Amino acid sequence: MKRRKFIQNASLSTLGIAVGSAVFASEKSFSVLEGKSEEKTANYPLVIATWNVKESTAAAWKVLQEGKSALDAVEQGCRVEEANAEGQSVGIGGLPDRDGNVTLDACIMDSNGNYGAVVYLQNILHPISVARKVMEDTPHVILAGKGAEKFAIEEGFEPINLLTEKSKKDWEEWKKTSKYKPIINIENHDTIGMLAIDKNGDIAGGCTTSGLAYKMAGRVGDSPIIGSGLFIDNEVGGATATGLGEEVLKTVGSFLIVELMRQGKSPQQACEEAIGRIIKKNPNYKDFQVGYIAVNKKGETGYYSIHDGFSVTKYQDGKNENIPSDFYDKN
Ligand code: SD4
Repeated sequence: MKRRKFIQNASLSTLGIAVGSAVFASEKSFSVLEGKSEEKTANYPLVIATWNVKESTAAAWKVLQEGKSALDAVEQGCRVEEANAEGQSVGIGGLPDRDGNVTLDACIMDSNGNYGAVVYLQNILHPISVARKVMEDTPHVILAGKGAEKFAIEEGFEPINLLTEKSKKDWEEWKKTSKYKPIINIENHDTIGMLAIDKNGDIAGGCTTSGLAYKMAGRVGDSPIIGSGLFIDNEVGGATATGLGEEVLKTVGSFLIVELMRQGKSPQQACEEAIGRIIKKNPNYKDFQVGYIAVNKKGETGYYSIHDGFSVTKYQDGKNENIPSDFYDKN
């Protein structure tokens, strides 16, 4: 979508603001364009996640079918990708930083606005579950590095080596030509951000990653940071991000999307505007990818990215589908 279209959408959304509170209060949705209102029924349970992660969404869906919470669903869904050694930007098998260390970031948020995160966690297979423990069993919201690892081990998580032979080889290859420069890669991502709505209509989300391949030691991205990599407001909806975390952090992308939905935008419009913010502020957008997904309280979803290649996996109405996302850069 070009800038002019963004501006058109922005003015439509101004109209949307006027009816936004009524949308959620009355469970009616108003078609701003046609000036009429129509009843829309909510459609959940549902699970939606970044990238092609059908096994993860299936695991989360199963939890929802057992009548459990959205929080349980996103935790179980994220764990599937964390344990998948083939995925090179999540959990075991994640590409290391430029010094060869695999460091993980994750966060989780429930429908009561509680949040827990771990950053720069090493040697632990399931950062999403450690993040949940931080949320539920400590007075804090973020634990980092050695402290996070110590906490995880105290909580019964077994320390393991997360650097697989394949990722080690790729890192050794990268070192030959790297000039020690982190890669800003458009295509190759599989960080999982997941949103779920349970049968009660309550929303939760999780996000877990090994971050940018060959990042500087100590670098933390958007994924574990509330409002950037993930945000849930159970009155409105939720959003999560993937791609170049620095750009998501600078625009507080997931919080922005939820607030735009609060003002009356659809999840799709909100994702498009959040990508629009990045493009407006950073003329180098051709060189990096960011993708967002969002849900609102009714179970409507949206997704949008800067470049082609982003996709989402959605489990809704009993159907588990990988769907390509629309994107901004059509040239
Ligand atoms: C980060 N957003 O650490 C993550 C990376 C990512 O797929 O999404 N990779 O910046």
